[in-house]
Amino acid sequence: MQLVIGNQNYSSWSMRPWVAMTHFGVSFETIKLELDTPVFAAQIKQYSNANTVPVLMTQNGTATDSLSILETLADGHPQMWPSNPKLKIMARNAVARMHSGFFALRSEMPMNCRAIQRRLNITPACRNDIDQVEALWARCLAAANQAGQTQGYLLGDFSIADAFFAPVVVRLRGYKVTVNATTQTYMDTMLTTPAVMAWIAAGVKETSILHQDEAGFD
Ligand SMILES: N[C@@H](CCC(=O)N[C@@H](CS)C(=O)NCC(=O)O)C(=O)O
Repeated sequence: MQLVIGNQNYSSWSMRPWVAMTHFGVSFETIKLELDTPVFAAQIKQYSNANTVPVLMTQNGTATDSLSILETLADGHPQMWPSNPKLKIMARNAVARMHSGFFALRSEMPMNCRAIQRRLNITPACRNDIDQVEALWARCLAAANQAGQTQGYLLGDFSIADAFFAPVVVRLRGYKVTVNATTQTYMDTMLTTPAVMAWIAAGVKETSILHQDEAGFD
C-alpha cells in the first residue's frame, strides 16, 4: 500500500493514518507531497479526486480521507479499534468528534511539530474546545480504567482514537496552554509512543515553513 501525506511538521490529517499504520505494523510506502506548492497542486490530482492528503492506495481502491483510510484498514486489522464493545463505541464517538469538530482549536493552534511551548493568545472559543477535549479524554480514560484497561491510552490499548488525537497532543505541547494532570499524563504517554515520536522527529527535520501554519512566539 502507498500512503500519500503532506509535510510531517504541519499535516495533522496525514499524521493520523501514518501513526496508526506505523504503530500497528501495517506495511506501507510513504509518498510525501509538500503542501502549498505547485508540485502539490499538480500531483495530488493523480492520487485523489478530493485533492487533499492523506490518501491511501490499496489493491481494492483509493481511500481519500483520514477516517475512510483508518476504517478501511480496520477491516483487516480489527485490533485498531478496542475489542470491548462499550469502549469501541466511545472510541468511535471520540474519532467522530475530532473529525467533524473542534474548529477553533484546529484553526488557532495549527499543528507544528517544531513549536515547543510557544506563547499564543487564544480565544474563549479555543479554550472551550480544549476544555471539551480534556473532558472527552477524561471520560474515555475513566471508562477504560473501569473496564480494567489501564494501558494509558484513551480506551485501553492504542487505537484509532489515539491516532486521531495525536495532532492535538502535538498542539497542546506546542503552545503554552494550561492542561489538567489527567491530560498531561495522557500526553506523556502519547509523546513517548514510538510511532508518535517517529512522526514528530521526521517533522522536526523538515525545513519548509508554511507561514499560515506558524502561530505564537517563543
Ligand atoms: N477530511 C480530510 C481533510 C484533509 C485535509 O484537509 N488535508 C490538508 C492537509 S492536513 C490538505 O490536503 N490541504 C491541501 C489543500 O487543501 O490544498 C481528511 O480527514 O483526510
